[in-house]
Amino acid sequence: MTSTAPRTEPDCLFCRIVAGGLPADVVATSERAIAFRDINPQAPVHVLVVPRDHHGDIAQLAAADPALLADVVALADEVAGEQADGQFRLIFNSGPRAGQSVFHVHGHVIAGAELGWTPA
Ligand code: IU
Repeated sequence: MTSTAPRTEPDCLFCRIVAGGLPADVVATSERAIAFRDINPQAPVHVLVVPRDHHGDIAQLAAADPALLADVVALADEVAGEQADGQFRLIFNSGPRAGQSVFHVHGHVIAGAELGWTPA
């Protein structure tokens, strides 16, 4: 568990998942991040890695708390090792035109298959 309460935003769905107020299929946790299965999986392994603190997107997170971004990446690596063969793609959609629909930063861990390129 976190030693201090996470920074939260009212009406943020992922803040509610972090707080346990909304159900999610949690597959891994660390002190400052959690990982849960995407409800609409696009690959055999499709897990979201989410910092417990609220930040809007990856650039905001990197600027405000780069160590926390490193924690999120480390949790993604752990998930890929546990759920697949350790190889993974990590996608951060940033902004609506890039496909971001939830404005609490999250990385999509995509793994468990031979991945084609490119997504666009
Ligand atoms: P995006 O990069 O912001 O588009 O990703 C949001 C993802 O969150 C998307 O893949 C949804 O399927 C997923 N998701 C979820 O797993 N659980 C939820 O309660 C909600 C969205 I809302």
